[in-house]
Amino acid sequence: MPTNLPPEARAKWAEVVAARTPEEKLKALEEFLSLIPKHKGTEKLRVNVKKRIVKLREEIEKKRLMRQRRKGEKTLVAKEGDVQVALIGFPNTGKTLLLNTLTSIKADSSIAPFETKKPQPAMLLHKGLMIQLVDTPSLIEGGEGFNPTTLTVARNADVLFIFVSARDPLTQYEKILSLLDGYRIRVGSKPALARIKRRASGGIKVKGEPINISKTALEKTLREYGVYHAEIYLKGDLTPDDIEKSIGGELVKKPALIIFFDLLAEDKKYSKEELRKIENICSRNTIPVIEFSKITENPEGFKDLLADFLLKKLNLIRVYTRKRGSKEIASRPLVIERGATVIEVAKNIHSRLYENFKYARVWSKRLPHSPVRVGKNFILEDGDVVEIVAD
Ligand SMILES: Nc1nc2c(ncn2[C@@H]2O[C@H](COP(=O)(O)OP(=O)(O)OP(=O)(O)O)[C@@H](O)[C@H]2O)c(=O)[nH]1
Ligand SMILES: [Mg+2]
Repeated sequence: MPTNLPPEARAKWAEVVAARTPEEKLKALEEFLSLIPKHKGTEKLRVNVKKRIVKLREEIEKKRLMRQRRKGEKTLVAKEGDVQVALIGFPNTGKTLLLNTLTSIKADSSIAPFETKKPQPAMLLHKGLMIQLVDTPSLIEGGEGFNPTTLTVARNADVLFIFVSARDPLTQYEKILSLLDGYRIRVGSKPALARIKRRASGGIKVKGEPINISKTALEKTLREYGVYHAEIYLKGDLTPDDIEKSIGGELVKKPALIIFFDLLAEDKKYSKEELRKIENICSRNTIPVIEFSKITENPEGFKDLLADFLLKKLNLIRVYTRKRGSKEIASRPLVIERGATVIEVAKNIHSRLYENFKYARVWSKRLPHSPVRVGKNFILEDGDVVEIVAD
């Protein structure tokens, strides 16, 4: 350890040395890095720390993938339906209660903490969307507990519900974000993914969607971490910090919604002021905060809000199909990504419709008259009804 570091950095270094697990060490090292003043004299130290960070991340990522590959643990809860939502939070914050309120599941929910022992999926069908809610064992601070299981569920899900108690919502929120961050899961306005795998040769290869970071800037960042050859996959909105965090592993970003648990009698006197504080923090990142009491008062209203939220955040639309010659419209829509064309829908329904496609008829409120006859590349919108005509 070099001299001339500020006292906070020295204190953090003591934590790095004392850390027992690779996860703890990584967290302390990342914090240590942020405390080193940036000047010529500390350059060598920063490079060394960054290299150690990458090594640790690779080690942890390897362990994580091995655990996931173990039989039965590949995805923990197989995705079913259109969207999977993970319910996460500390004990007694209403996760199981919400599952019981919104679905036909009747799982144990009581004053006892850590009541939920394993992930529990339940289906919610609303406005044509099949939403798979996954209740999880509560997170715990410090120790390991169920955390790896719950964080794996969170990593796999499309969207997160973050539960916080009305008593100390901000502290809980920040602790949860930090636990997620340790698993390289972040909350974002839209889904995103960054994966940077070090390779022995071949230079820097970037795949995926174009991003607002130049390749030169990216290569410079990677060099600072001692990475000269890597396979990179980027998708969605990513900040330079997200990308830095994914060096040596994989970072995912998920849209989230905060559930503010205000049902317990002893919480009542704190709630309003605390609610305003967390709303302020979350509104900056367009994360809605929902009071649990409002959900119990009007569950249908919450389901409406949820369906709209999911469609918007995940960029999905519902397309209703109609069989040729029949006036009947399918009761369940096809849920697909916004921007999908008629031919993509045909492919989704049946290969015959795709291969022998002639034209399609579309009914829609947005059109001056319905139906209209359209070709392969017609772009569908939410709520459209489509009939595919094939030979
Ligand atoms: N007001 C009210 N409170 C309830 C009701 N049912 C359960 N609770 C309380 O709500 C709290 C939340 O319980 P859970 O939803 O089981 O908590 P959890 O987030 O799943 O946490 P774990 O126990 O760790 O699984 C507990 O303190 C329950 O006693 C209810 O119908 N009304
Ligand atoms: Mg529970």
